[in-house]
Amino acid sequence: MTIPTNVAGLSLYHYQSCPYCAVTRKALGRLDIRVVQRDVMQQPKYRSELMAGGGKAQVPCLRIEGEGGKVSWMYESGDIIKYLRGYEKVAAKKAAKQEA
Ligand SMILES: N[C@@H](CCC(=O)N[C@@H](CS)C(=O)NCC(=O)O)C(=O)O
Repeated sequence: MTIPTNVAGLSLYHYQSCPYCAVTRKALGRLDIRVVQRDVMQQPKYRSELMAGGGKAQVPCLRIEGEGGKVSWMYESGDIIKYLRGYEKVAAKKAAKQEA
């Protein structure tokens, strides 16, 4: 069994009963990576953050904080999953190291 790789700087704004969020969370599991998850239904402050930063309340939304603190907000589950696939190699490398 591998331990999911934490990816710093990424936060997923979502809520439990949203089907697009479920697909995105499933992809995270499949890719074996972990990001901070912010449930906008459970915590109204996360919804406010999403509105203020991303500009709309739609979920899922991935907050991406790059080097130097530059923040961008990515909507659309398909785009988010595509973006997260970029971290798959990092997780796979880590898993190979653990098995060695
Ligand atoms: N095409 C979007 C659809 C996302 C979507 O419709 N999310 C719903 C929740 S399931 C939502 O946030 N609706 C409220 C809104 O758009 O403000 C995706 O694939 O992420």
